[in-house]
Amino acid sequence: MSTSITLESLKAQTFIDKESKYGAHNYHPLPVVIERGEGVFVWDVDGKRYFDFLSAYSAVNQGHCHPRIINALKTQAEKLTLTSRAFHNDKLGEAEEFMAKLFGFDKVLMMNTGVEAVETAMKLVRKWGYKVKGIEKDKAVILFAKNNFHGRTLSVVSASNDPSAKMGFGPFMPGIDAVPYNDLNALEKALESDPNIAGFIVEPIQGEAGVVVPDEGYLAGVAALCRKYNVLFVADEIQTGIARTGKLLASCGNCNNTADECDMSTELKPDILILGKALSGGVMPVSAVLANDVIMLTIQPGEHGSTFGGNPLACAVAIEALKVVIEENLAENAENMGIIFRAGLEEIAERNRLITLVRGKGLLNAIVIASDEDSDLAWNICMEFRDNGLLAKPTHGNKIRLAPPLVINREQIQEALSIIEKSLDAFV
Ligand code: IF1
Repeated sequence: MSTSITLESLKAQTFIDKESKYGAHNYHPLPVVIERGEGVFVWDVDGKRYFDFLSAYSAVNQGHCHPRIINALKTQAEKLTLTSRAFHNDKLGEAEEFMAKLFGFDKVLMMNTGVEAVETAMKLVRKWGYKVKGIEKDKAVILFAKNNFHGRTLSVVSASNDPSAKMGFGPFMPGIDAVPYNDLNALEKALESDPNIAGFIVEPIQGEAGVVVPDEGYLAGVAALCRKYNVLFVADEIQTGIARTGKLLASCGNCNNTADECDMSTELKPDILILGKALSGGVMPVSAVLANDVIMLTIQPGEHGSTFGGNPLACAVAIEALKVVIEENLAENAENMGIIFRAGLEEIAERNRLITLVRGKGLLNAIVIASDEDSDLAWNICMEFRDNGLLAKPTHGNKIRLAPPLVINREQIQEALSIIEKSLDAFV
């Protein structure tokens, strides 16, 4: 392993030290200081190039600094950036129409960060529960899956069962319950026993839990059960959406690139869809909640909003970011490259027993490392990846998420696989 201190790493260290001295200590980043990105690559402050296999947690699906998205940003930034929602702007309706038609919903509510969109969905679920389902005042329950990750606000961590997300932040928001993920029996039992459940919020693939892919048919089953018990099916596609898993949406049965090809009338379709991250190609925080009128119109003027939500800059960027995904066939590429990538990882796993499991869908993948969750082996492997020119981050101790931008090509996948194998070989 290369642990030698070089002049270059001393330069990086000054940036790291500054963050440590003046920044809150709410993260433990891999020690690498990035100053530039293009496509699937980033460069550190010493000019060393890396494959980005995190993609800012799937926010840069379109690749770093996609020229079309950056151009849309620049053009709009020179014209108008923010009006607040006190006035109309000439971009909001255009973005809403584009998203509503693309994803097949009546209406769109734009926010900024992912967690804000989750909060928005939670408010919609409650409002719908009272106004449409007829749940008694303040009795509504929102159901979640265990081991979820939906963000970090207080109401959202109220739904978490991760001690480090919750410890010391109580008291938590009431009206929340959870069932095991990928368990339709448990879901039905919960829905059957509590008529106050207004919605079930779930990730199509659990990202933070270590890329946990549910059984085939789980999401269809969720949709059917929610319909049966008059409960809203809410898909948090902040991480899985926008082509990451090889389809435009992971929660949609046949969906590939456009709403035309996608039978949005299927039982599979969620009642509320939450998008974020790659909605802007990682250029700025843009999130959105999509639903049909019967749900969306339960919220009236003055009941929800945000200064920046739906700002013209975000709208221009989101439209272009989605057009790039469609016109560059990124869903199809994610599907194809994902197959090659997982096959390559399986081959490595046969030669190197450090990998005990390969899992994922499209280009949202993870390897499970042969160690305890509290071992630092996965971290050390990521350090070796870094030294060999690839950036990835462990999750839940012994899993390493591998999720490159969706613009990656065949040769780049092969090159990344050889970096991964070479790095793992350093540990046996
Ligand atoms: C961090 C994880 C990924 C998300 C889903 C909502 C949000 C996220 C399904 C909130 C955010 C991020 C946030 C990031 C780490 C990261 C993450 F490891 F924590 F779980 F991607 F897998 N729903 N996920 O994945 O969106 O408010 O952050 O825009 O540093 O917390 P946000």
